[in-house]
Amino acid sequence: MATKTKKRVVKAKTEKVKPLVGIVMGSKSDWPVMKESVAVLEKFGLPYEVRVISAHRSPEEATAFASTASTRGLKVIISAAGMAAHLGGVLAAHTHLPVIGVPMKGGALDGLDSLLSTVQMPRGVPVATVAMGGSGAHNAALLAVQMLALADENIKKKFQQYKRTMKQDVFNADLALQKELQEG
Ligand code: AIR
Repeated sequence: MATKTKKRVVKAKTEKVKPLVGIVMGSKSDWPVMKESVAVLEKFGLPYEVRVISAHRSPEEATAFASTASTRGLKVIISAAGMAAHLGGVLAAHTHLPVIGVPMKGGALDGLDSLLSTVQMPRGVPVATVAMGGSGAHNAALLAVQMLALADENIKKKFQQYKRTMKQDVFNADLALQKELQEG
């Protein structure tokens, strides 16, 4: 009974707005880091979907997700995987949509393996690779926002405002530091 109610709520939620950004993670263990992408998209009010799909453990699903992404209305895909991270490349192989890759830290090589396997794509199939871990997850979402802003004036204005706020924060931090140094 409880499960039924839960299912109905989730369905109503996803039916409301079509996601523009698809976030795909190789494992649920990537979720604590990838929540940072979600937080950015929510801040900009952009609809998204989040899935756990593995290039190695559920390869058919990875293919299906990417090859139907455009017709389902997605405009950009964020892919996060650790270790031998082939997810971004596999998704990019099956869609014309831009794929942004976030290498996950962890494992014996602490992310160097996922960084290289995400960034070192062969000519013809790019995966726009961002930094490892949380900063990368954050920037991946910002990059998605920038891509969407190309065709949406409202998103563009929000992004420009975000840049102004960031700059002001740095000015304020510098001002506070100078004051601290003078007083100290
Ligand atoms: N992974 C999952 N399938 C293929 C790959 N490369 C990645 C996940 C995760 C790491 O392997 O993205 O970062 C470890 O996954 P798990 O499930 O063992 O914690």
